[in-house]
Amino acid sequence: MPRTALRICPLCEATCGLTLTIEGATVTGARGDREDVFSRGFICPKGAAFGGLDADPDRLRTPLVRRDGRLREATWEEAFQAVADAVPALVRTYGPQSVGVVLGNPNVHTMAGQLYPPLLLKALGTRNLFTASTLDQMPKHVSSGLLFGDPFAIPVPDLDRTDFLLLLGANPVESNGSLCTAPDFPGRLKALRARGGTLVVVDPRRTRTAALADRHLAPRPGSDALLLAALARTLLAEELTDPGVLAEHTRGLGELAEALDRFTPEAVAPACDLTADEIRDLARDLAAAPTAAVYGRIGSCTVEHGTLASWLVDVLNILTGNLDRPGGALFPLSATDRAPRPAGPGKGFGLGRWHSRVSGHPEAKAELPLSALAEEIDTPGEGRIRALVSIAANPVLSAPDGRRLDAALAGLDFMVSIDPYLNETSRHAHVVLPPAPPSQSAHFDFAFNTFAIRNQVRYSPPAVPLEDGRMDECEIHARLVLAVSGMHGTDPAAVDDLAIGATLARECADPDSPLRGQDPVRLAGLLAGGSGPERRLDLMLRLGPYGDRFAPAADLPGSAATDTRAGAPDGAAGPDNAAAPGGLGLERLLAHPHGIDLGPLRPRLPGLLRTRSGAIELLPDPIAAELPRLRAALADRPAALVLVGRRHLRSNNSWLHNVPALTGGSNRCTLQVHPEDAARLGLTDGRPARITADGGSLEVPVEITDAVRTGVVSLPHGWGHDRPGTRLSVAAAVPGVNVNQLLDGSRLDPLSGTAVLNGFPVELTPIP
Ligand SMILES: Nc1nc2c(c(=O)[nH]1)N[C@H]1C(S)=C(S)[C@@H](COP(=O)(O)OP(=O)(O)OC[C@H]3O[C@@H](n4cnc5c(=O)[nH]c(N)nc54)[C@H](O)[C@@H]3O)O[C@H]1N2
Ligand SMILES: Nc1nc2c(c(=O)[nH]1)N[C@H]1C(S)=C(S)[C@@H](COP(=O)(O)OP(=O)(O)OC[C@H]3O[C@@H](n4cnc5c(=O)[nH]c(N)nc54)[C@H](O)[C@@H]3O)O[C@H]1N2
Ligand code: SF4
Ligand SMILES: [Mo]
Repeated sequence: MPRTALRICPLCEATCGLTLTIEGATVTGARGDREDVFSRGFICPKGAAFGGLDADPDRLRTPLVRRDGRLREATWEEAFQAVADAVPALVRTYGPQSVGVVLGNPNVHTMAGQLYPPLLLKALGTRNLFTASTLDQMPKHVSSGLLFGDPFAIPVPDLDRTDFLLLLGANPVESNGSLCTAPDFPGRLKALRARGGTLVVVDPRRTRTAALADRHLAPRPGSDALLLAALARTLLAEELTDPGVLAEHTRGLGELAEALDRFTPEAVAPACDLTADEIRDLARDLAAAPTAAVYGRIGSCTVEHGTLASWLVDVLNILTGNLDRPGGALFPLSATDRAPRPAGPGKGFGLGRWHSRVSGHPEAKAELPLSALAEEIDTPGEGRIRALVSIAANPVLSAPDGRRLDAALAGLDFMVSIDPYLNETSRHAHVVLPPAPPSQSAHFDFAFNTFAIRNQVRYSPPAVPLEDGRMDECEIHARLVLAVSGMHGTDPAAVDDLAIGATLARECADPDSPLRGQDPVRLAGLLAGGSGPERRLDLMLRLGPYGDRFAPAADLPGSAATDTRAGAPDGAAGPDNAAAPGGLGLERLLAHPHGIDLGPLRPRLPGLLRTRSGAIELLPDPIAAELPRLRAALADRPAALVLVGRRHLRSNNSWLHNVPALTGGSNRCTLQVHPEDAARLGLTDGRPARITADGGSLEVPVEITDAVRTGVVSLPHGWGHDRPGTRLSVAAAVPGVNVNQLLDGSRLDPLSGTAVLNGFPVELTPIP
């Protein structure tokens, strides 16, 4: 008899609740969980393909260890022994900086990826950390760090209540949203329009999201910062600003007008390829809307002035008084966030506290640009990276100049990968540690709950028991931490116990903590959960803003929505900082398998500010110092042809091309070209063309379509599955080409170290 089990989908940021059908130990179906408190039954084709992905025969079943140059199946003991033999010895000889760590995107979709990498980095003591963030949202972290003092204080558009949404460089109808966790984003956009609201989309392509909009502006790629600066300048010049209560928490309002003075609509219009009137009208409409939210994503981040654009998004939200108010852009308060603390000055956000060895790139949020990984490996000298820990990452395809990185990885003394697939990157590892498939793993969204448009909390225990010979990814991480620390052989539970002990000791010694003066050992004994990671989750929930703070157990009520301490305001003193009977913990969460709704987003200012001044820093120094470069861009002669990416609904970066149900149809690696450009360049639909840029050239089939604007071509990323030594039988049959081979890694947004993946110049010639 088939049975069902609930599982939050790990395949994108929407975090939909799925109901899996399970026969034996196999997932045979997936549908949306209609009782999920957040996603209410929504599912997309990727979620529906959960079973196919879970049971992909190409998934590795056992660890692989390199012997005599070849990767061979090995036992877990042999695999961790190989790590223990290699890494501590390299650290002893060459120092901690000789080990690099790469963390890829799925780490934000697994419990292991959130709970253990901080412990791994601490154990290694290396500053050579590279993550997918510098191919993605690092500009937003930097702008939030500078504005609010906390790089994770990222406001999200209040989709369900706003009257006006200005969306730049995002295509949530296909990506399902990013830094804005909202199951059924498309439905929510339609609902916005149905209730009389306005959707404006800024994108050089007429995307499926743009097709839903009231107004679609298709500017030249890379010009968002100029457009946004002109919008802000217009609000200031026409006295349309109305920051309201924000004014008393904001510094730099006076200086902003002068800093932006040069960015008149007339001045930026040629660079954006919009008219000055289009820009002025948009500014006026934004100001006139009762509530509005400005939201920018990939297309405004992975560009030349990504940090400035990310900053200006929030400048507009502040100038219009929409930051931190319902209907505007609000800060979520997740159940595993630290409980709100009193308002006041904080430590601020530092940039460039250290620099990369070869090119001297400044760190941002303790990370170095992933674009610089290859040179850090292949450039000789002291401090060179000789060993690499790669977790859920495929930078050979996802980062610039995969060919150079490919060669660099091949030259490493040692590499260990935690990855379910033998792919373009993991094929270079000396040890591959494959996690159990998602059906056998527990799930909690530590990351995405902090970007969710509604406060809620959900947990999925494993839907299927761990198969013989498999290892849970949390245990893999814990054993890896031990192996690199010279403690191979120790019980992995010790890693979780140490983490729990450290947190409790700190809380019990903190005079502002609800746990002050209590016995950490006794409290550790009270934690619920059948595994180390569950106990750590319980601890975070109990200490969090809705937590029970170890109050004596209360009866589990039938419905939690009403009596959980939803949205305790930041900075609240007194009883809010005390034990809270009926508050959240793991047991309570387990009793609500469809999740617990914690209510709509609420204002959180000034409590969440952590700048040194304790105020919003509207014009922080690093931003002011960067503005001259944006001014200079006004005089640039735009390139004749630039490239942008695109995402397909049934794809996910580099690793979903191996699931047959998700391949084919329009999910293809083609170069989209506007008919006028195609005619000018002599290109034919379906025929190959040669595309060339800084980093190299590719042959790619042309798809002629007016969905891209003139002067812009579009090629998706995550393709190029034609390297030897991988085990991706479905993907290898239709490999596509790697767009990132067009880049040499030198184009970066300077403040954040984020690669310029959109809006770089290319040349195109037909292949006869
Ligand atoms: N040109 C261009 N390049 C881009 C982008 C773009 O828009 N244009 N987008 C960028 C963005 S936003 C991102 S986030 C990056 C993504 O780039 P990466 O961070 O490299 O992520 P993926 O390509 O998704 O590769 C994920 C890896 O994780 C493995 N994996 C899958 N599930 C699990 C799991 O549960 N556990 C573990 N341990 N491993 C798992 C997969 O097999 C794969 O090897 O790409 C970036 N690259
Ligand atoms: N189906 C699917 N879903 C995904 C992913 C996937 O690969 N496939 N990846 C996931 C990941 S890791 C992420 S980070 C998110 C990203 O989610 P989104 O940010 O929604 O990313 P995209 O769908 O790439 O949309 C970016 C849009 O920016 C446009 N653009 C390019 N350059 C510019 C520019 O200079 N200015 C403006 N205004 N627009 C520009 C592009 O045409 C594109 O339509 O999606 C996630 N969800
Ligand atoms: S929208 Fe995202 S989370 Fe929801 S089912 Fe699709 S892939 Fe999964
Ligand atoms: Mo991403």
